Amino acid sequence: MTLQALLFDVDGTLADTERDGHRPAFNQAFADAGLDWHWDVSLYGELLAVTGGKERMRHYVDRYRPDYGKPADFDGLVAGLHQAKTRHYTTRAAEGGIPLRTGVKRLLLEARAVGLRLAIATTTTPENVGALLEHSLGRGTTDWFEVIAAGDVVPAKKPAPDIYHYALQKLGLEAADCLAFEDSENGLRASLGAGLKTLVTVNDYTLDHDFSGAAVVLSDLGEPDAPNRVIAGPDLRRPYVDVAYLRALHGAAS
Ligand code: XBP
Ligand code: MG
Repeated sequence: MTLQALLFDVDGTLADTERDGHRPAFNQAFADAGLDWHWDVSLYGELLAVTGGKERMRHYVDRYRPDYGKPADFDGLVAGLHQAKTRHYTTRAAEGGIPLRTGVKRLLLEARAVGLRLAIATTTTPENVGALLEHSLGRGTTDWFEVIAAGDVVPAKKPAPDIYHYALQKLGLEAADCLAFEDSENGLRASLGAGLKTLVTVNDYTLDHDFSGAAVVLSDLGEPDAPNRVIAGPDLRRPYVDVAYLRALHGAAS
């Protein structure tokens, strides 16, 4: 049981993509299509209970818009809206509008330098992952990740563990040799369901989530000059997450 790989969630973990990335992209797609759907910051927080953009749109209509008469080809409408939303999101990412969270780049650089393997396990669409990495982490950085498990490659999205099982299988590793990084309850249920020790960094949308089972819950990954806070779990007495921290966390009894 040596730490060999790190598996990262994307939305909310690598970057605060939801409020200022996905949400406005959905709204732009709705406006383009002449729909009177609008997701404000607070409503979007509720909608995040459902993962996956297409699934979230269907949930919104079923739950919040009983007044809306679905067209015969509702699935086609949702698919078209989702493609438009992806275009808006990737444009926003390319304009540099979605910065990485504190400590993410530093930790990825160090992990690479010491030979830890990297992977992504996300609910979002693959194009979105590429756009975020290339424009926020740097050109060519998509290649830093040996496996990018994203979107519809598995039928059941988080909180189902399928995307993590898929990523582990592609890496050819056991869960015990890896650590996962998540920001949400749905994400944590998915990683724990695949047997992965999981480090959680919270954000405004996920502060109140139930993170029982997490190896540790932190405010963020921290930086040498911007220490993080331990919200739950062991205090390893280090002001920021580095590879030594991860090895200690991974080796600690659950
Ligand atoms: C985040 C999500 C996604 C995005 C939208 O999942 O729930 O649904 O909000 O993505 P994760 P798409 O944190 O696991 O990455 O519109 O591309 O589906
Ligand atoms: Mg997330």
